[in-house]
Amino acid sequence: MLRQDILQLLAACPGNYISGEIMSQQLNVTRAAVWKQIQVLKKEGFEIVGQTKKGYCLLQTPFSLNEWVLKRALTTTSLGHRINLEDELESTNVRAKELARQGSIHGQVVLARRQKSGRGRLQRLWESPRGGLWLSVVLQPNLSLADASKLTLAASVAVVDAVEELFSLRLGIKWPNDLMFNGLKIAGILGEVVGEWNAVQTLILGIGINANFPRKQLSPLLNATTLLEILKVDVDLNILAATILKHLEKQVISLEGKAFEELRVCWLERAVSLGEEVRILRGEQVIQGVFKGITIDGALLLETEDGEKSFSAGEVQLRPT
Ligand code: BT5
Repeated sequence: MLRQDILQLLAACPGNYISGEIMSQQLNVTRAAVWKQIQVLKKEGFEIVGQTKKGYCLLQTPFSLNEWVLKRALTTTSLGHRINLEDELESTNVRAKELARQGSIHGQVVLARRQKSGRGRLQRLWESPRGGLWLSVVLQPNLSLADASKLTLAASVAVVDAVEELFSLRLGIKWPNDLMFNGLKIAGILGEVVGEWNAVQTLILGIGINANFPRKQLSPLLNATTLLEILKVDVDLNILAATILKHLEKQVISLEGKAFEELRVCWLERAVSLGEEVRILRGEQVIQGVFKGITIDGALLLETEDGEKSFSAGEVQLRPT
């Protein structure tokens, strides 16, 4: 595509000017055609300056999601090598599930700049305004169904590590997979198995991060924050997505190598409320105890008056006291 060829030329010498004449010769199109594509790129958020004598210079790629920028930022070998980016979707997990049923491959990534009907666990609503990172990955790992839940633990660790690498910001994981900053939720993870696991072995891992929008765009009832609120600047969502995929790929490979205990330890190092008195809600029932850790399958271990008990993520909710 001409637009991408122009980008390739501009990106090859960042900060330097390339004349429209040279570009049109190299790409075998008119200078007017080059100019037209430059205008489209500017609309997409590429900061390009043009000077009559010197030509065009790429100063900055967009921070909003852009397939070309994301692909350039990817360092993975399998995750993200097929990308489906839409301006708006009901839910990236729903789209990823459709693609998985049509036979999409391991590592396919679905992104939307906005979700109209983002989902949390148990069909809860996930608010997804423009500026967030709403991403789903199709995974067909070499793991059994019994080990599938470990991938959501792995995803939490991957998000914490990516955010720390990029912004020196340490998030905490609230069991089972909420990502928190100062007691406020900044990201969530939703893992869903598609079809018969043993036949197709497909898991959709949805990751939602409140990034480049102010807290006030979310319902006031939520206990939430955003990266913009904390860092006071917009972040490059393409770099964020690529860095998460890099850490996630590392975690998936290590799980395939049966490094379950390593993952459990990594998860605990990033956990919040560990060793603290917490409450567990099971329907109407409230159980109190000390949060001792998690099992290898991610079940929560609680030291109660009646001894140590374990709870799976599906049956209970954790509430710090
Ligand atoms: C989650 O569920 O935390 C999983 C969220 C996963 C979202 C991603 S976005 C990409 C992909 N596509 C999807 O459709 N989903 C995934 P859960 O633990 O059930 O938490 C849901 C609860 O979090 C809601 O009931 C609200 O209380 C709260 N919540 C909703 N939107 C939020 C937001 N943007 N930030 C913080 N909290 C929110």
